[in-house]
Amino acid sequence: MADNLQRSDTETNVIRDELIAGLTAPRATTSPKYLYDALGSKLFEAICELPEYYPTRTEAAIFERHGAEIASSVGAGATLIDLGAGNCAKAARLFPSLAPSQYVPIDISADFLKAAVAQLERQFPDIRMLALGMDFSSTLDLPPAVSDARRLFFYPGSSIGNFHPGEALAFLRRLRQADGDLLIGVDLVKDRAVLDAAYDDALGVTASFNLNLLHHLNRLLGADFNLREWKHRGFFNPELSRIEMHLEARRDLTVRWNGGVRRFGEGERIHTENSYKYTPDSFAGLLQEAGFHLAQRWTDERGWFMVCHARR
Ligand code: AVI
Repeated sequence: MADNLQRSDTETNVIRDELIAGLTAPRATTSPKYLYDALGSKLFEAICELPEYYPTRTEAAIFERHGAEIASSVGAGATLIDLGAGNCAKAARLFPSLAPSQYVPIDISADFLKAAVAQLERQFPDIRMLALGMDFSSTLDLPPAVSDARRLFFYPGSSIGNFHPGEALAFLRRLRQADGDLLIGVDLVKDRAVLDAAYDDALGVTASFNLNLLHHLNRLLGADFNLREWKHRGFFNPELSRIEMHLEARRDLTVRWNGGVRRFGEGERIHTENSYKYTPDSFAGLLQEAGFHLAQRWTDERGWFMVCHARR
């Protein structure tokens, strides 16, 4: 969703229609993908540095500590397909141990990937690299240039948690059908206070990340959201085993956009993101339902995060 993307008129209309349908629903909602404009992506990077946001550093510690076992479970020489690669840093750390024959980073903007890949090609001349710009959350059409020798999908960071469990299952099935094994990071259920703090940090970075969505909507829709009239809510919902992020109106207000209007009462919310938290068993069940066999899983000492290697 970076702002510099060139979009066709049809794409622009699809985005507009999707956003307006969500904003005018009785319980207003927007897809979490709209959190990631250029500033939103930078704010997410800042979130990963926060003391309260444990997932990034806990996952990195698992890869660090169990790197050799992970490499021997996965095996060398695979085609490593990095889903949501960003700056490719997480996968690049695994190159020395996994020794992939081909590296295929996929992200919504190929332009963003190109600089990172150019640098990596100089560092790892033996690995063939192919950067792909696509929204892999809905379809996964891999071009013939992606070797089908032995595919390993890499999906770290517990991004799987941002899918509704039904969508997560459909997504995992698509990976399975694309003939890939899977190395995936999953955030686990834990003490509620830890979860609440991770999504409502003292510095207010997650609040800024959430509120910045309104800037993005203003640009995409020509809307007049006033950020000062909204507050961030981020909390764990134990019944649904998920973090929910919302934006809550501070008073009765009206929002207008080109061709539309919506009134919000004080306290009314726009639901902006879910982040599902699994137990080791509930996630193993999801993998199994998608047709994968869990080969091995690794967690940190506190049992906060899990990395799974699953085979077709
Ligand atoms: C990208 N995703 C895994 C993050 C998460 O933890 O669900 C997004 C995020 N939202 C608020 N903080 C981080």
